[in-house]
Amino acid sequence: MIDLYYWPTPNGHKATIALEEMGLAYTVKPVNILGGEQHRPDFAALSPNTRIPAIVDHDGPGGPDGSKAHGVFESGAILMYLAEKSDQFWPADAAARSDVIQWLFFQCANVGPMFGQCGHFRGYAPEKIDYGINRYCGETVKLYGVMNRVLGTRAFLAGTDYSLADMATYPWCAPKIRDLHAIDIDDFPNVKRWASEIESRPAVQRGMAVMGEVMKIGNPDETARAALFGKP
Ligand SMILES: N[C@@H](CCC(=O)N[C@@H](CS)C(=O)NCC(=O)O)C(=O)O
Repeated sequence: MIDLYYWPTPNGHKATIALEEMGLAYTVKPVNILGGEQHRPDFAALSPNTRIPAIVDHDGPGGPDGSKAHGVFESGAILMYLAEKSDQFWPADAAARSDVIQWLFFQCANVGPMFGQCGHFRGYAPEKIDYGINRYCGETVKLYGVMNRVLGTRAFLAGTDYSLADMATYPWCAPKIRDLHAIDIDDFPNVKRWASEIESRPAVQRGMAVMGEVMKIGNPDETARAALFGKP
């Protein structure tokens, strides 16, 4: 059994989508990041950067202490771990596997951080700072352009097959998150086609629904602001 330390955010949804796609049994362990639970010492021991998602696989590869439990933090690493464990979405062909890893890293190193900061400066910053909005939301538009060009040449980000890269990227391009980022999806028709194909997948719908609408987008209260960003 896998314990998933989770809150319903785009990074959390990457893990629920992958677990659902792979048919792996998991127990959700909510970590209320708006209430500061990510800073609990027991969670920080598992996820040193105090961010969700993280997993503990109680049937893992084992360690020197003889325990089979294995913890993983960082969503991209979690997806790779689950793919290897389940032997799904982990191409045997080295070139195809490399393509998946490249686009998974593209998500983790670019889409997540830039979209995240765009959302922060547009929706969460206590004051509107044009420089931050222009910098990060400009990068967001640029990244949509990259994806739109690539998705004009193939069905999915890493090639002809749906992959970990799509599971990681879709939650960041889901409708409510697009609104937060002020993205008009009609400007990116190939991303629109790709996103609608992904959101029609039952496993994606199940993954996106875990804990439903607990996380409100924008306008955090004082407790949430202190938990997420420290005191302003
Ligand atoms: N690079 C990390 C980012 C994870 C991340 O930013 N998680 C957010 C939720 S989407 C979080 O836990 N925020 C809590 C905080 O910043 O205190 C990953 O991909 O797992």
